[in-house]
Amino acid sequence: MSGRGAPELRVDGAARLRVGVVAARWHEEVMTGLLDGAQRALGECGVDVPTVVRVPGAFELPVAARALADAGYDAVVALGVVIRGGTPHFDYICQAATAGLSDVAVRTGVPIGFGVLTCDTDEQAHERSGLPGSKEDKGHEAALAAVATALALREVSAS
Ligand code: DLZ
Repeated sequence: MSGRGAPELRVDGAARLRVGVVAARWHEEVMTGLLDGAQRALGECGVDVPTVVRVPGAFELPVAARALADAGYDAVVALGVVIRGGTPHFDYICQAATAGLSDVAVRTGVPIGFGVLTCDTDEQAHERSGLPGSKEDKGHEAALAAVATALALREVSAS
């Protein structure tokens, strides 16, 4: 997928939102970039210091996201890095994380920013990590998407 066509998101009025971050631990260096990007984005929106829940791998992200949604958070940012290996394991983990996070969001009504990198190589993951020298900052993008969606849903509730 190319990053062409990405919107510039408006995130006014986010200061009172409670936002939680769920973050896997695999590929820790890239995860550091994703986490930094998400936290920077939330700070720029005026969101209070977010709760960060670390889980072992991307497979565990949906259940942690569900716990934050059930605990009353207004939005969740999910961060992970899955890199293709030589077996079909990659597909199963990506599918479980993607479908699981989407299911949690739709069932609970709590938006989840999707910041899970699914890459063929370490280089592709680094390029999207927000680390120095990278081209994209997917943690930042996912956090803004979660906040912008929470604000959009708030407008729907108020209408
Ligand atoms: C097992 C596994 C493998 C092979 N690769 C990754 C990966 O690239 N990224 C990731 O976040 N997690 C990986 N895991 C771990 C699974 O997500 C999960 O944590 C374990 O299967 C234990 O349930």
